[in-house]
Order: sequence, then structure tokens, then C-alpha cells
Amino acid sequence: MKISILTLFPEMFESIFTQSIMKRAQKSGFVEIKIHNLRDWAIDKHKMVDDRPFGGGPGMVLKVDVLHAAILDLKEQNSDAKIILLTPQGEKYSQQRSEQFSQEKGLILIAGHYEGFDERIRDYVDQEISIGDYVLTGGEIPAMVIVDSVVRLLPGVLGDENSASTDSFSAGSDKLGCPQYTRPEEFDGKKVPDVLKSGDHAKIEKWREEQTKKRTQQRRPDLI
Ligand code: 9D3
Repeated sequence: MKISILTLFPEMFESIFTQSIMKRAQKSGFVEIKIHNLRDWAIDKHKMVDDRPFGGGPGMVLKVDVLHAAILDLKEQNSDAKIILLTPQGEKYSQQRSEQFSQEKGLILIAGHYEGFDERIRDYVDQEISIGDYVLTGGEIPAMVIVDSVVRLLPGVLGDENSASTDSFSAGSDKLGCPQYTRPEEFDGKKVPDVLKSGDHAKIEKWREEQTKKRTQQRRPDLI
């Protein structure tokens, strides 16, 4: 999969995509991630990417002509990619959406930074996504959230140990996972449940299922 990200703050993405699983996924060729600076498509000599809103009011608005030029070029470099605009007005992101995105040939993610987009850009994107009902300073972190959640679903990216197919929120499951323990066997008077040390795998499996059910019921009844 090829992922193109359009932003005014390309540096924000560096630490995330050069570490850990994201780094390995790129090195192994499962995904190619390219960060692009929207300012590269600015037309005038002042490299202007935003302007004052018609009708007045605070803040600036990202220019449709600059955005459109960038989108056209990125589309050419990432053919058949789905174009996603990160905006507080978008559809709320979910595991289901991440599974759909992971099936795409490519993604183009467009992040604004504490300003709106000129309304007319909406006609040139495939989908608008929000990551939830809280106010952020820009679409960069939402873009990272989408990349992270999509890349780990690509075949081969995760080892068998923490395979995406056994995830809490993946299709057909409504589980949050069970309580886990490691050494020491006792900490601050709190003991590891005996069943986990019994060696009886059938019994352990049964206990884990019960605990999972109980916890989901208590904490996230909406998932059942
Ligand atoms: C006054 C109107 N505000 C829109 C609700 C202005 C505004 C606030 C924050 C415009 C942009 C932003 C920056 N946020 C994002 O670009 C964003 C976002 C978010 O803030 N929360 C959850 N998901 C997303 S996706 C992009």
C-alpha cells in the first residue's frame, strides 16, 4: 500500500514513522509512506496557503486552488488512492473503517492545521474523517492514527503473536481482552490468580473467556 500525507507540518510525522513497527513495515515493503508539504504547491511569491474568510471572522481558511493542485499531483503519484480529508465534521473513525482502508491500493490523507478548508475542496475528496468528538489543533494526529491502525492490518506487518485477527474490536468480536499478569507472583499484597499458575490450559481458557465477558459487560456494555 502507498500512503501519501499532505500537511503544513511534515516534521510532526518523523518520529512516528521512523520507529518500531512502522519502520519495519516500510523497510519490508508492506507500505510506502510519503509526507508532502502543502506549501510546495503555493502559487504566489509569498507561498501563501491560506487566506482570510469571505464574510469576515477569526482565523484563516486553506486555499482551494493550492489544495486542488496538490491533490492532482498526489493522485498522479498514487493512482487509485482513496482521498481522505481529516476534519472535525467528518464521519467518526472506527475499526471497521480501518479494515476497509487497509484493503485500498493507496491512501491520500489531507491534514489541516487549526483552520478550516475552503468548502469547495470537499468535491475533490472521497471521504471526510474525524477521529472523535474532541478538538485538536490539526489533522496531523488523526492522520497518524489512521496510518497506524491501517498499517498494522496489512498482511505480514504484525507477527503471529499479536496478529490483528485476534483484536478486541475486529469484526465478529466484542471483547476488550482479559486481565494479564507477569512476575512477581505477589505485589503489594496482590496475588496472581491461582488458575493462571495451574497449568490446566482448558481451565485457563475458560477463566479468560469469563473474565473477558464480565469486563466487557461492566465497562463497555455498548460493545455487546
Ligand atoms: C469553529 C470551528 N472548528 C471546527 C469544529 C474549527 C476547527 C477546530 C479544530 C477547525 C480545525 C480544527 C483542527 N482539527 C482537525 O483538523 C481535526 C480533528 C479534530 O479536531 N478532532 C477529531 N478529529 C479531527 S480530524 C481533523
